[in-house]
Amino acid sequence: MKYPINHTVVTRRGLMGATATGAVVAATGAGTGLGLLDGRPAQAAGEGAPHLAPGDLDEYYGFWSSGQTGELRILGVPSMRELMRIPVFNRCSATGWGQTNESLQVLTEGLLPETKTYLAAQGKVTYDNGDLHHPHMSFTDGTYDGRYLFMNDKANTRVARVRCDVMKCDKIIEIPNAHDIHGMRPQKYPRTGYVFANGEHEAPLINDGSVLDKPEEYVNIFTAIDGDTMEIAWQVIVSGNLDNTDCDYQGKYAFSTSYNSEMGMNLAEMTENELDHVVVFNIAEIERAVADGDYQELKGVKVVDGRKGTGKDYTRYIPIPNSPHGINTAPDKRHVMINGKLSPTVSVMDVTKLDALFADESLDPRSVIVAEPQLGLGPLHTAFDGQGHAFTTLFLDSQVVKWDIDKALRAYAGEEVDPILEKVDVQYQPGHNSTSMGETAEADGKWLISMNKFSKDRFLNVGPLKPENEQLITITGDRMEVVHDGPTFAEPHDSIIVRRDIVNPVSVWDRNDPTWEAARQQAAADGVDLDWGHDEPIRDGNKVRVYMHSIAPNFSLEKFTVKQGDEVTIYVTNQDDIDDVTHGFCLANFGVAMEIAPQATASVTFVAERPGVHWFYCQWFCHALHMEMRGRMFVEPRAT
Ligand code: RUQ
Ligand code: CUA
Repeated sequence: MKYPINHTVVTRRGLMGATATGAVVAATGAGTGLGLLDGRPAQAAGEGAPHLAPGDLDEYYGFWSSGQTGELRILGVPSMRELMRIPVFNRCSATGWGQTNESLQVLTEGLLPETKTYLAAQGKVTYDNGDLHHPHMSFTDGTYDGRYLFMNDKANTRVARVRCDVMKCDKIIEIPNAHDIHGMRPQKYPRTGYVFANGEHEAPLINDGSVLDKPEEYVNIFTAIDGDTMEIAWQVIVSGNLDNTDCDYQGKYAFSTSYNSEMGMNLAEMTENELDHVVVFNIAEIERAVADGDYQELKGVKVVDGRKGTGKDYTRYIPIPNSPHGINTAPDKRHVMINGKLSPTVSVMDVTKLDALFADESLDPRSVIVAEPQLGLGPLHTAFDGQGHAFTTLFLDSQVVKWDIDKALRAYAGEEVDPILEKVDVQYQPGHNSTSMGETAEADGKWLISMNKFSKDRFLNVGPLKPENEQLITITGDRMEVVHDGPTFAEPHDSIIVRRDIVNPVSVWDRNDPTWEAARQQAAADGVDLDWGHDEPIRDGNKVRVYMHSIAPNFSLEKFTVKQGDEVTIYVTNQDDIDDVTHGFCLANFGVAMEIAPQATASVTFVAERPGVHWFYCQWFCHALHMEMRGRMFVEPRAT
């Protein structure tokens, strides 16, 4: 089959004109007030974020992944001020994430049985690291609904959920049968619904050691998770590996890029073909297969075979040049941009043509491709302004290219028209980009973030390990302009920019919150009021439970006594109920610390294997007498 693809690689020289124009724009932009916010002048290019006066609030919440750091971050856009860090796949010294009983429940309950066995052999109960790539909010009817944020862990094959009311992670599940979850997106319509997750790395379907170096027997797995219950709905076996994923605005299809259709095991093999593919998943057909029993059950999951050549209508494979990476559905609800990575092209798929492709398997799968503009070197991800424009990162060119979707369609149809509108230099090597509300039907075309993998010379030298750099770009006018450099610790991998009216967190916890349900039940069993605590530790063999409350600047217990070797659990309920009075509980030289926000309960368990007098103190500055907020734990030595 012949495909209308031009494989000539765009030369750097050929792009110099556009690059130079971008540089001139950036230069002339310097020093001109942008006047973007309430008539206040914005700062000049490269000098910092558009000016927000102290105390002014941002227009948008930015939700940022942190790559190999494993946490979620909240930034204000456009100020680019970091507002909060939400520990997810990592450990956190400040909040006790990974140490409190409440966080350990989230971190352990969704692990696979074989993982628990493996970890136990390491003396651990959960993974210590994570690689959080893709944060996305739940949708209702094509736009963000402010309920949840979902995110993947490429390192340990997990998907997590953060509650937007309290901005804490409440669920983490490890995905069976798949390996190294990479691309992940929530269903846009009618609602989330499903969370789609790509297994990136190929492995034997039954990976128990019976098949090792036989790549011809490896498969890859696409997973649909129920976003409400965080249980696996179904999985699909696919040909080739899986990279990024997105879905349509009709609730009919999801799609994933594959950069290794060859199923190669090394670089030469993986990049052999000129064409890889996008897999299109037919959600209704897959649901029908599950209902009709056309699946195998593996590790408790219904797994449907969607490989090439099965003769079923669960999937279609659309050839795309060459090792496609990012995949992004436009707010026009029709066009899907498939970023070529090793090809200078972005392939544009028309979702209205997919029904026909599923109705007639003999149809050329490339018939759904309606444009394939050459944009520059290393196109990775595309974002949108909702006005017919697309913004694609060019990793190798260190640029963002703005292009006109309609012109790209017309050029593909044969018209002499150049879809490229403008290129702007970014510093350096951009991966993802995101626009304000850009992955929803409400894309508003105000801001673009370019998340760059290298900062090189942009900041003071801090040693061999440099920060990454995320840049804020205005896209309201005819010209893109970089208006802010933001150094970031590993790694500003991806982000979404959400209108602030959609996100409405509480300031004080509800005492009925399910987070501390286990503590509630234990207190009830002990006949203790969890809200106010108890004067004496509750002893149960060598298990000792200490219940206390905090009201600034006091813990309700100034001292308590346990015995050496006791397994001690400390429950602290923060009875302060005004904004921002968070307390902490830190037990010195026991490696114990946790955060307790207003009206929350938190608990931590340790073995009191150190006789003597030990101070505990509040480690979140809470009051003028914060230093005085302390108490003693007496540990009676073991009788010898
Ligand atoms: S995808 S390499 Cu976000 Cu560009 Cu993970
Ligand atoms: Cu309570 Cu510091």
